[in-house]
Amino acid sequence: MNTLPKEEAARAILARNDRGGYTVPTDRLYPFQWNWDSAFVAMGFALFDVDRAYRELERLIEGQWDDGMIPHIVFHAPSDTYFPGPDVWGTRHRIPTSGITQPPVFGMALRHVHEAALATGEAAATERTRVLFQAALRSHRWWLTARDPEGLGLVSILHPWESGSDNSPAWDEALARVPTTTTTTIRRKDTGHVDASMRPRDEDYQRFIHLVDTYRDCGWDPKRQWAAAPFKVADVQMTGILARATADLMHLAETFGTDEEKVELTRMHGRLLDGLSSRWRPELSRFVNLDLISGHDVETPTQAGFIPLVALTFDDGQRSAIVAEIERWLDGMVVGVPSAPSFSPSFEPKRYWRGPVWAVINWLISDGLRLNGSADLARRIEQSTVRAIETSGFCEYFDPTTGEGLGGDTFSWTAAAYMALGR
Ligand code: 9YW
Repeated sequence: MNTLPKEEAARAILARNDRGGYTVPTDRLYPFQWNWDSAFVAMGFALFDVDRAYRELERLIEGQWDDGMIPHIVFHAPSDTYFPGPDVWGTRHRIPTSGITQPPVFGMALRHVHEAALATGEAAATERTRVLFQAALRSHRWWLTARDPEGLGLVSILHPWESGSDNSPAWDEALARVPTTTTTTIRRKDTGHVDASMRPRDEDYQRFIHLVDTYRDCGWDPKRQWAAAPFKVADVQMTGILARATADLMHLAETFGTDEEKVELTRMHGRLLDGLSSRWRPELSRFVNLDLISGHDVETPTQAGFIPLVALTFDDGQRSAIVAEIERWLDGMVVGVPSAPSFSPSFEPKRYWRGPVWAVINWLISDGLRLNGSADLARRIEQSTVRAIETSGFCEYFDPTTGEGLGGDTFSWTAAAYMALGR
């Protein structure tokens, strides 16, 4: 295995962001454990420390709710450098957590860590995987009951933060219907850590907090939230990741599942693949979200339209169409894949999820391209990500037009992605 020029630095970031078996995304800006960050970080740890990789997932599961939801933030220890903290969420788990979730990369990470454990002969692997497999299965059941009660084969987000792509232009229309009034006083901390012009706007935060107030008033009950939600979007990025994680759980179920669980997972998988396939738009060469409040497709181009690659097997026509579309988005960029393409009116190359490149998104897209037989493009995306990190540092995200590193620095998932994509 090659050693990368910045391998030591990447490991040092993970060590520095370790708070005792879990990793914060970066110091100060994000001082708690975030759900999908930790799943990617666990896959990074699996490359050199399998025990620590399991710990990351185990600590995340300490925050899992009785109904199966894995929250987007677990507040293991207090910090006053982030808003909104536990008092705003007002949830009732024994460890304070947020009340919403994030993309379920967990199941993908679990398979990954388990396979690394088998390869290195980690003694306790079987028992640790068995426990985490059950946690993952419970969370997938939560997804399908709480977030697809109508049986569309697509899971919905009730808050942009759940998507992991907070201020994506994909939410503009749906979010504009959410009032800016809040009962919680907004005290942003993020703009004290990084440049406000690169962050979501104040108005976005008002709507984000309006949603938190609404769901807290529902007592965080999934049925009441579903009924009250002023924002409800069936998300192809979320559904793609869930479908892929379900396939990974099916694989683990061969060893860890009962016959009933195998059947259950196979049904879930089939339902998600059907739902996802229905969102392909040949005229756009990508997948599109469905706004459940308006009933309309969300055609705004964002990276999410390519994420179903991780779950679906494309025919030749679809594959060459999606590859050509990704190439078009890369055209003229120093580093891709941008979270919104430069030809889109919403493109802002430095503002968070409205154009910048995220290493973990490239991780998913290149993984999906490889699964679909497009290894050349996958390799190019991986190499340009690794180059951007080597040139600009382990930043939160990158300006696609210049390669400049932006947002928080010494970022955990960027360090994990560097190690994974560089190999
Ligand atoms: C927030 C931690 C998180 C990521 C999200 C990203 C951002 C901000 O940071 O969220 O306040 O939750 O959008 O994907 O998990 O890195």
